[in-house]
Amino acid sequence: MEDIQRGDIMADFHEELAQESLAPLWEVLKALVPREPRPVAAPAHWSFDLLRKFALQAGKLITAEQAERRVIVLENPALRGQSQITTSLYAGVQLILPGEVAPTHRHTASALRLLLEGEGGYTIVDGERVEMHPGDFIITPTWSLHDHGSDSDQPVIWLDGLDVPIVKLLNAGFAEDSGNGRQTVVHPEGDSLARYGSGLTPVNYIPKTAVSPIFWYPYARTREALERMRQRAEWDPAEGLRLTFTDPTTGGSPIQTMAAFMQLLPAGFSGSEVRSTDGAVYSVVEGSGRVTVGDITWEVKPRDIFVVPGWAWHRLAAETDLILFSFSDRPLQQKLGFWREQRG
Ligand code: GTQ
Repeated sequence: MEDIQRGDIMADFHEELAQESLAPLWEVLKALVPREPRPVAAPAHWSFDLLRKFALQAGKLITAEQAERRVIVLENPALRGQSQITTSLYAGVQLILPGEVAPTHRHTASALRLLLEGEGGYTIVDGERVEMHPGDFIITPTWSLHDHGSDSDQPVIWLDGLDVPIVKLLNAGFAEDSGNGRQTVVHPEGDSLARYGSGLTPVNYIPKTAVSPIFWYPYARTREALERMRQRAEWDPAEGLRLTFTDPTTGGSPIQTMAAFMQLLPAGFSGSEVRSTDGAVYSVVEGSGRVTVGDITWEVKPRDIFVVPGWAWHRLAAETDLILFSFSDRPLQQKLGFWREQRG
């Protein structure tokens, strides 16, 4: 009886609070301050055949110029309608057809790209042009001017990763279009890689902490590093041989919010279970294997894209030599002191 009365009084109290845009913490504390991360995003896998088919279909319906960016967005099945592949990351597959231009713009959100298919596509970042080859990793950090184009006779397709949900969370998004669509190239091709990415730096260079002076990480170099290292590598039981892209002038991540990785799992490698607080988006660069997230398993092949949500147990296995690209919000979590990893 007393309990019922007390319950009624409490319900009335909650109602009174609600009227004034107030709420009792004790009803929500456990959800607000969880014992450990609850899975929010779902594991998901898209085959490249499917992504390519839809990108090419979009290519028949809208030009790159009309679309500004002709991209098929990868939406996490648990976060539909929000253009999010995880709670903090955006991913999409972008198509440029021969002769097209995706006009110059810049925005607060940083973008990273992995070239999936086609030769002859290019990006211009802050006045420097780079031709993109399959497996190349390219960044357009916060507020850098960028436009994309193609001198190819084939479709050019790449994976875009952006920190859009983070910018949205902070409500700090700005964007600008730039004049006539195409940037004037003011630096010779390969200039920044020569200047900062050859184990040398101009003597008077002061490292910027926010963005890397290198924006192009050619796959030929990445592949060579993995190949040389495998000869005496200590294979991590979960991750094989995993490297992260760095700003050579700081040693830190080239973008502050997102890290990108390239990883080699030798044929027959069967990884142990691991989970970390950063959910990651993966794409297969070479080879084939099997990915298990919780109780879901996918057979993965070149250019497939899959997402492993944060704090989800997963394991990676290689059928042939398997090279995986991935990106996540790890550097942001590390700076905030949040990042954790657990081994099974
Ligand atoms: O290439 O600038 O997938 O601004 C989404 C937003 C790509 C880009 C995306 C963008 C871009």
